Amino acid sequence: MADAPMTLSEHLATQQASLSTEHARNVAALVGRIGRVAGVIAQELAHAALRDRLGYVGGSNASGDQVKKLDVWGHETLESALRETRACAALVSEESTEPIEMETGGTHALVVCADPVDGSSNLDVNGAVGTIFSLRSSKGKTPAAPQALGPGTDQIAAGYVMYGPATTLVYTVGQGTHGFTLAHETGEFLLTYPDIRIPRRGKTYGINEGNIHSWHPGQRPFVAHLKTPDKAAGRPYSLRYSGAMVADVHRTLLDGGLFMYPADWSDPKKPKAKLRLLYEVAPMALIMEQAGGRASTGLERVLDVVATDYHQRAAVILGSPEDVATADEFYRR
Ligand code: FBP
Repeated sequence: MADAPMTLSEHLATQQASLSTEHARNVAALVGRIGRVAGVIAQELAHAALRDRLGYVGGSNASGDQVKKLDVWGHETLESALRETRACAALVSEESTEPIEMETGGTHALVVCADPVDGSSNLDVNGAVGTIFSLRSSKGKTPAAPQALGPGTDQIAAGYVMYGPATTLVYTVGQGTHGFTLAHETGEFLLTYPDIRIPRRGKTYGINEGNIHSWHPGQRPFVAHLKTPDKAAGRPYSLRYSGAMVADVHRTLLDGGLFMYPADWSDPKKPKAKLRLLYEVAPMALIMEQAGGRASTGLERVLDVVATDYHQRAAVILGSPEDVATADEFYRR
């Protein structure tokens, strides 16, 4: 009889070697707790229409986006769960303009940067959504949140949860990228995608083509290149875009190809990106690189971008290493 798949907490115990003892304990406590919150969020999403949880609350968040009821509920649910662990020194969340400092149980508590409910435009149409998280050291400092500002290479761990037909959790602590599936009957995440390796080249690309007129001069010819038939090179690629970063990145991670959200270059002196660096772009870049992929802004490696603001935005082109390298070539032309 085949061995029972490893649980998330068992797997976290195997990932400790690259972490200091105290960090290891706090990473395990936080990723484990985020896993349990994900089970609660999955339940709530499944019943949202029955519990009057769809629609807007009114008002906007730190990034000026209209806020959905589930965005706020997801944020509050995550915040209280993280606080209970006493392993979280501060929470930087898409749904809170200012970081939230927390009481901790020691000097090695971590700063959590999170997008509690990613893909909000899919919520009211029963589309796939997700949760994205990144853990950074508080360096024992108070306030702790400013310690989260810095390059993406400072991340100690990163992950996401995808709420689709199945609920999937993917994470890395710098020892490869691993995926788990929620067993709803036990509430446990079980290892179903050990050590994910992204294909070197893909067959699909994801981008909002509605923004084509504001793209960087290298982006448009690159997408035209992907659409140009070339049997030997496996082109044309097919367009796959769900409107939720987590769902588009998850497909790209397993099947290869690209997910792209380039900046708006209408004013080349001030390119404007959409996705947020600390709790969307940088965590996905770490997950991608740990699976053998790449993540670029078109101009530089995402993990080298230094965050100087909690809700800073960044362009992203991530996925199969050879496809991202080709995109960078088009940006350099
Ligand atoms: P939030 O929903 O958390 O604000 O995330 C932003 C996001 O929804 C991403 O998940 C997605 O990739 C992108 O925006 C979609 O943007 P657009 O509607 O402009 O294509």
